[in-house]
Amino acid sequence: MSIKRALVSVSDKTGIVDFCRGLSQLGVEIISTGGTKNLLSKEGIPVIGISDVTGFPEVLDGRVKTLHPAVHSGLLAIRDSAEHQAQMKELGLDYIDLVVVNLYPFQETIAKPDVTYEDAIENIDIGGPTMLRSAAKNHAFVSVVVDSGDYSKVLDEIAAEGDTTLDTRKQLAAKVFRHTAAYDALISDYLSNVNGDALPERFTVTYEKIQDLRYGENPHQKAAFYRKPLAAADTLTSAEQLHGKELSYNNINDANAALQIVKEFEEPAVVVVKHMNPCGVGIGTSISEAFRKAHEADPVSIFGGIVAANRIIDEATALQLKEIFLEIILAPGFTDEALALLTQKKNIRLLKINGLELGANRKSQLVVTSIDGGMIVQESDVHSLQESDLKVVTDRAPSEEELKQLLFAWKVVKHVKSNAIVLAKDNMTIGVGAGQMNRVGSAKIAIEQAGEKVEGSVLSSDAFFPMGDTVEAAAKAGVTAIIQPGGSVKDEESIQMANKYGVAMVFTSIRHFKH
Ligand code: 93A
Repeated sequence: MSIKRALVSVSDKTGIVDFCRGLSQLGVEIISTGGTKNLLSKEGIPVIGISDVTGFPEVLDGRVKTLHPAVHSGLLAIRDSAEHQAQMKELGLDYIDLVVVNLYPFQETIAKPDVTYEDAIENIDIGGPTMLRSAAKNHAFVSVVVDSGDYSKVLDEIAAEGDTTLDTRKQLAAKVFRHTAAYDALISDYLSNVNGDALPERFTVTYEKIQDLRYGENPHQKAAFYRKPLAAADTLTSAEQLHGKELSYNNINDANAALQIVKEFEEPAVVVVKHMNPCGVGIGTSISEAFRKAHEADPVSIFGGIVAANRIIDEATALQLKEIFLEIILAPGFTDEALALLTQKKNIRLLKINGLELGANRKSQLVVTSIDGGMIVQESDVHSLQESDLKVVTDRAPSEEELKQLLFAWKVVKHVKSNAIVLAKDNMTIGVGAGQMNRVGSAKIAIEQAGEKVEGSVLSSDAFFPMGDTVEAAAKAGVTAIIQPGGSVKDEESIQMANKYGVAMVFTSIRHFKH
């Protein structure tokens, strides 16, 4: 077989002129729709209008252009079937051997902040996917190109053999069905959200590969990194890597965790993450002060850590960062001076996050956790506590300074693996207890890590105390104020314990489990 006729109908016209010129030079006849035809004609490429094939005008504002039996018979006919051949002949129809189509830009349209519903609907392509699917089904005979990245390969094969290979056609068809599936998934997702239906009956979102990763959590595990359509700009999926080695699976996971924490703070903040938990968080009046605190918080664990900052890294901060072995520094930017200093370190990965959205206004997203055989889905925990939500439950109310530290510690504890206890003082964490199977265990780890600094510190707990033991251990160590959700049947025991030691305690009525 050889390719004699092509139907070309593209919204994204990248590379189409050169491709069609090449096809035309190889003797391929080109049929095309309105806009594509105009462009090709203007470039001097011979092209037949779709209406000449269908005998029907392009109507209804282009909603019906190629949806016609002449097109779909030409695509779907089984070339080596005597019956199909006879029918085609009888109807006076010709085969179409190659389809080059890309679709109305639905994703780009709904990404526009001022998109109207009508505009979105108008950008749902019907004729395009129909042609793509017809051609892809009949890939035994028909070549179908949806990705301009495949133009040169297809042209080369036609130039060499007059046709593409069956293997290529199969790959192209597979790509088409992936593409149309993703396209439809996005439409369904968009319509679900428009109706306020956040958790659909069926999940259809498809993800696009950003890159293969060298390996997963461990070297014997295969891994890759994917992006969701319309992912927000201030996510790792859009981060710009300015320097350093390729990101690893664990890097991405940790950097994502660090980013989520640093977004909590409107004031300059720095977060250091190790194995998905913050080991040091600091805030200050400048980013270099915030880093100094985050470092001082735990000068041991920071080694090999992931650092996220919510302000541009300046020279003063870079000078401090340079002295420490770090895997990644993640920030909304780096000054030239900072970049010059940090890029002296060959291996450190520098990531720029664009359009960082800080503080309380963050929108909830759906978070997916895989389980064997399925997944569970929930909204992300973007709850933001207000001072007015707090209820003082002890004889003593926290002082202004204690309150400030409590609210700081509360923002951090939300991001620590449960059972989570965070100790804070002077705008920094001084002890983090994560992932223990009992709460007092996490408290003991945090207290031990804080060492002498624990005196005069405050404590946050991601969930209520089932008994008075954690309050007692904390009070004895020198903690002066506690923030926790409350809600245990034994709240009274914890309150009495706090009163006994003169500790101020507030309830948030909000829990921040993170497993
Ligand atoms: O409106 S449609 O759903 N109806 C059709 O019959 C049809 N045929 C092709 N959209 C249709 N197309 C799409 O038009 C193609 O998928 C392509 O994206 C676009 C190209 O239009 P033009 O050549 O006029 O720029």
